[in-house]
Amino acid sequence: MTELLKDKTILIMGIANRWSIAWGIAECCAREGASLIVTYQNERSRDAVKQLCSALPKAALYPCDVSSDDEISQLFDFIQKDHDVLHGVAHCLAFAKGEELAGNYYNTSRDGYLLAQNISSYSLAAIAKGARPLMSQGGSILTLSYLGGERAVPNYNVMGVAKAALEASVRYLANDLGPEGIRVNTISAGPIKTVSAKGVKNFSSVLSIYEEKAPLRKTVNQQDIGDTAVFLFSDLSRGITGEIIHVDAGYHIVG
Ligand code: NAD
Ligand code: IMJ
Repeated sequence: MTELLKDKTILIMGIANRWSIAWGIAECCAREGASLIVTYQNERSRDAVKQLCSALPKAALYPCDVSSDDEISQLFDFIQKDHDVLHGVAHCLAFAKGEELAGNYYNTSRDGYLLAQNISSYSLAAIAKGARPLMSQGGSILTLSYLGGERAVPNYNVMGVAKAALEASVRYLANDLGPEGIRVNTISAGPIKTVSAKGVKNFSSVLSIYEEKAPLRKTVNQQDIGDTAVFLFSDLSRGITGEIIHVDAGYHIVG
């Protein structure tokens, strides 16, 4: 074991089950010796997340639905009380109305637009604000994006607009928090079969296109994202902030 994250405490948000990208990040961070703090969205996801985390040597569990200011502030109160210092945060969550992830973007409703922005983009700023006082030794915050935030990808629609806002938030947060030694970056992941990709129209053909066209002629998986997260949490990435790192087998460069 290289122990790249020895003595670091990292908050992981967005584990729902063993296919979640956040779970891949948790496993890779645990392998590198990090202590983990894990959140679950609600009672429905608690048992599954608890069961998964029982496999990790050092993991504390707290609830946090990011649509609630109270739950976010309670989370950081718990962390302050139980852990004192935080070195990293992985924000791995998004939500939009299922029916708005198909067809034409112009059919997006006002409340669907606001919901997608609230959960998928605003939450990063709220989490960064909560984490800031605990990152007294400096820190690294990362979030997950997708190419649909930069290009018009069929069906991604309102989520694409939320990811564009998320990526802009990363730049503003990086500029705000840089003077305090806190870095903020995005991993733009290629398509991965998770619950959030379930029901996406033609998802297997999206995967096949990556296998055919991406420079590396393959798709990426949760461990590929997890190992990049380890790099971003570690001191090896000390000169990087406000960046979008594409972990997509190079797909974004072709066309
Ligand atoms: P997932 O369904 O496993 O994870 C999504 C998570 O969001 C779940 O854990 C869910 O509980 C959480 N969530 C939703 N609403 C929430 C709320 N109100 N409060 C707290 N948590 C909430 O799917 P995933 O693919 O692992 O998605 C994780 C991230 O990766 C998302 O930001 C997604 O946009 C991004 N991403 C996914 C892919 C892909 O192809 N799967 C590609 C690029 C980026
Ligand atoms: C999602 C929709 C449309 C096209 C898509 C995706 N492609 C990919 C995704 C091509 C790769 C997955 N992705 C990158 C996401 O960010 C998914 C977010 C998401 C998924 C759902 C499905 C169930 C639901 N709401 C959702 N909200 C966000 O009800």
